[in-house]
Amino acid sequence: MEQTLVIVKPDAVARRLIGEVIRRCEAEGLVVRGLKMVALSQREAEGFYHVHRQQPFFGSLTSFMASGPCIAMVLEGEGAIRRVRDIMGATDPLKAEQGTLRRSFATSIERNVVHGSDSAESAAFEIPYFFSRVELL
Ligand code: IDP
Ligand code: MG
Repeated sequence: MEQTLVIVKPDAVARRLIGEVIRRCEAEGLVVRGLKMVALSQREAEGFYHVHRQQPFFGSLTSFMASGPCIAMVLEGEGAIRRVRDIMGATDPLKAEQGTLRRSFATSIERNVVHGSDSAESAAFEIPYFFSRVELL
């Protein structure tokens, strides 16, 4: 069974969309294996998004991610990584398909509600960034 790291970003937590994100993922058959609320420091946000450190939006993205609490979750299921990406929609909400979380709720390409691992390699870095073994049930 594949696992993926999902984050309900600070914009969505502030707008009381935690339940909506979890509901859509569970409705697609994904199972929650770990879940916590976290307040990332600027440094922790930078570490999580280190692959984007050369991008022009890195400073803005990481201060947004450190601006308020997030929900971090590990979801499991067959093809979980791809399936969560489909539920999320494209990074830019204007390009995201109808019915996706980002099309429905994102307010900009940066404030786009949700993160999901983009590959098995990313998931292998991102899951232990938030969860220890005993926190994954
Ligand atoms: P993803 O979240 O769909 O995988 P990535 O390209 O990995 O998209 O970018 C990580 C995050 O950085 C995005 O979810 C979004 O919050 C932010 N981001 C991506 N591209 C831009 C941009 O062009 N301007 C501002 N923020 C961006
Ligand atoms: Mg990404």
